[in-house]
Amino acid sequence: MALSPRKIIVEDRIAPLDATSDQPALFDGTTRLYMSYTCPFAQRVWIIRNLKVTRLKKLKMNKMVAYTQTKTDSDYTVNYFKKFMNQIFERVLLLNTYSSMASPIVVEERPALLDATADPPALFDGTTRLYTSYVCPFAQRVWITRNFKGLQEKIKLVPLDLGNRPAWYKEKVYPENKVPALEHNGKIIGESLDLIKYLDNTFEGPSLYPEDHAKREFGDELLKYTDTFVKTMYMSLKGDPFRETGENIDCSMFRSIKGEIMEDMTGMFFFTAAPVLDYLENALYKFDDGPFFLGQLSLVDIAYIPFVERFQIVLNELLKCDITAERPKLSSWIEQMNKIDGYAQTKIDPKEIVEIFKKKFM
Ligand SMILES: N[C@@H](CCC(=O)N[C@@H](CS)C(=O)NCC(=O)O)C(=O)O
Repeated sequence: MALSPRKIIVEDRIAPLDATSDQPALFDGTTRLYMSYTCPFAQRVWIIRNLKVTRLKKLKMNKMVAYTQTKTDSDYTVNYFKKFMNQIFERVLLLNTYSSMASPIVVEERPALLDATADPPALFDGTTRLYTSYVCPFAQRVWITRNFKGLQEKIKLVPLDLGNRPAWYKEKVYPENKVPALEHNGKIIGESLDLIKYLDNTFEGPSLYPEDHAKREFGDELLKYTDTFVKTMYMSLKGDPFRETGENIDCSMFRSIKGEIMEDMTGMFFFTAAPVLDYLENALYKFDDGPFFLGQLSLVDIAYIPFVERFQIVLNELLKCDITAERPKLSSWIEQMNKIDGYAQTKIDPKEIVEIFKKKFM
């Protein structure tokens, strides 16, 4: 049925009130609908109001007109939904990374440290044990992997007091006398990088290494580079890059500028550490399906984070250097890592980290 324009109430829309607007004469007997022209919830009430108004005025208004008068510009609506959907997709991507991939959050009490006076556990009784130290970044790699895979029940933590280690550890458990070491199926396995791979391949839980060939290849390269990264960063703190050179480190760059920068510890740090930090920054551009080195969280992120965490804290505290300055990818990677529970639970007090470094390097 065609509508007669005379019978339709067409209201001028009142301009929306913003932070600069005066309030209406509140509670003066006027009935007011506080709403927004773009809010679908408010729109429901607005439509009903329009329908009621037409009834009160005894006008035969087409019901659809009561609705069409409330519609928002379609471009605005499309853009609004695009923005909204993008936000949802971003969240889904992050949820995929942190929730569906990670095992449910388990909050553990940290077992007490075993020192020289402590008895050994019932060795090789079938219990899987991770011999660890809460302050050791190598051991932290394995601890994060265990947590992320949801193996808290399967792998028992045995934390040692490294400064006052029990003699039985070297004699009966791990002759290398280092942490981490894993007791599993009657054998002891050491070396953090081997251990994180072992945990990932041997135990259940989400896989921490992608199937994709290009990602695996790049992952292998990055895992190999951890050694260079760690040695170079430690070296930069020792102040003299020639005292201890890692096998793979090209120091030629430092040699040419050595004269000008040797007195300046901060300059020394920058010249030594910048290339390896830039290596990480550039590596983070390689895959764009997530904020991590191989897109999604993997063993590569776990291998680097305990060290990056320490260097960030210590350099900030002692040299007032921000390792993430002008390294946006590194900055957002650290931010994303901090959101992962299995990692957050393994952190120690930053003050303790600074003290350890001071003792070692200052
Ligand atoms: N390459 C080993 C290094 C382990 C390591 O150096 N652990 C230190 C603690 S952070 C340790 O046990 N040090 C005791 C010592 O050297 O006596 C790994 O990746 O697991």
